Amino acid sequence: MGKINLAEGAKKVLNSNFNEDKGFTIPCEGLYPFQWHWDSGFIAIGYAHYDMNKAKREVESLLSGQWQNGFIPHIVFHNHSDTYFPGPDYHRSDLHPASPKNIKTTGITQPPVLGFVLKELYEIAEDKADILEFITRNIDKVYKNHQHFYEYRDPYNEGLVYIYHNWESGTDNSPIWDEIWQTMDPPKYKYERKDTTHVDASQRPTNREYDCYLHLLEIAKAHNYSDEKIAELSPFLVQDPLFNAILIKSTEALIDLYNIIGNQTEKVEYLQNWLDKAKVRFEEKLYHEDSDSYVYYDLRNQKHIAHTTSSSFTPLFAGIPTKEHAEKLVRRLQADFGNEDLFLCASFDPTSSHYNPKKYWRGPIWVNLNWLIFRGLKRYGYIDLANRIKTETINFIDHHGFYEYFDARKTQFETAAYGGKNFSWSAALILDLINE
Ligand code: 2M8
Repeated sequence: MGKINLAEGAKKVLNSNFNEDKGFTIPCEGLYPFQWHWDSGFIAIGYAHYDMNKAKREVESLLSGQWQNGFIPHIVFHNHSDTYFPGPDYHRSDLHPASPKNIKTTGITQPPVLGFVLKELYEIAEDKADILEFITRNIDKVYKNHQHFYEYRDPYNEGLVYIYHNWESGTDNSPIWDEIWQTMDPPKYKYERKDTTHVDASQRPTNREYDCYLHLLEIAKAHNYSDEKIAELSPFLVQDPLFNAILIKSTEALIDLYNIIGNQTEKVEYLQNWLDKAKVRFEEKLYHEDSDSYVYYDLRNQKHIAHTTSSSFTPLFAGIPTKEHAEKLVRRLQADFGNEDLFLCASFDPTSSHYNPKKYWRGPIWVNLNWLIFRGLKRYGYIDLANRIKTETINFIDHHGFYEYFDARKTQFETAAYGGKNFSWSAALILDLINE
């Protein structure tokens, strides 16, 4: 496919996944039939390149699921569908007093992309006055979301927040979480999985893993999603480098946007204070010398989970690493994730025995992570490597179509595409990459 066809193909995927009535886009038909938080952020960036109205609707429909306390959920259930488990009746957001009365959501969140997404929309928009009007109308909601994080998810006032569920990380089935599953003994719940009716079960999480996922939700639900109780009781409490890098990048973007809007000194100072603190703590706490990369901190068990994943490279996107750490990180990326046998960037360390090149978040390449790493490499001036990851990402889509994830091994290129087809963020971010 040439550039034009790729762009037309991407628009077709996005348009066909768009729900005109409710103004949001599903990640993928059947497999993910509702509105997902970080998917919507990436999707809005794609729309911004050809239909700003849709980009705005995407953001506003996500914000319509925001709770009164600022929390933005990981799924907003605007519509009915029985092709996904667990749905709204399982999640029961109504248990929390601050959840919206007119719309069902989950009680977990996802990487807080909205701050930087608003900035991307501003940069892409031709009509700056119009987009600034939109941003001015919505930015305080995102600010409130950041306040919620610092108030409820940062017990040591570090500017680093925890997640309490693997579905909050976005990298759901990463081997990172295996150690935590080993500390748990969930009941064998009775439920009907739907994901394995859409995608080969060998690529998806196991039933025991699903029992762990549900058990975490059962604990939260038993306490009406109380933040205090979750912090006290959840066996899963992790400071994740991807989640925190995105929060930091979004904080930086909110500061830039408030400065453009003007007369917002108090909010800018509040955000700047958290930004400065968070960057310092991120370096101190999540940079792991032995791994030459950023890793995870398990707050419940007070120890690092010292594996390197594609998330480990995303601090570059948020401008967190010192020059020295950036250099080591990039060397690690090239040596272990980008050697002559591999396309960039596997989602889990290819030198590890836990690496699985075909299984959902345990090895395959994801377009959104590649986009974040591409932007990070550019930010730090690693232009050749940035161009390499961009070209390789585009080649996968060009050759196979808009799949959900890809095998990184060069020898497997012809059969590399897996997961959902016509996957929205793959389409949206390809549009951004080719318009770059
Ligand atoms: C995947 O996660 C959902 C749960 O949220 C699932 O497996 O059912 C992940 O890849 C996540 O990052 C993504 O947002 C979601 C929808 O694309 O699917």
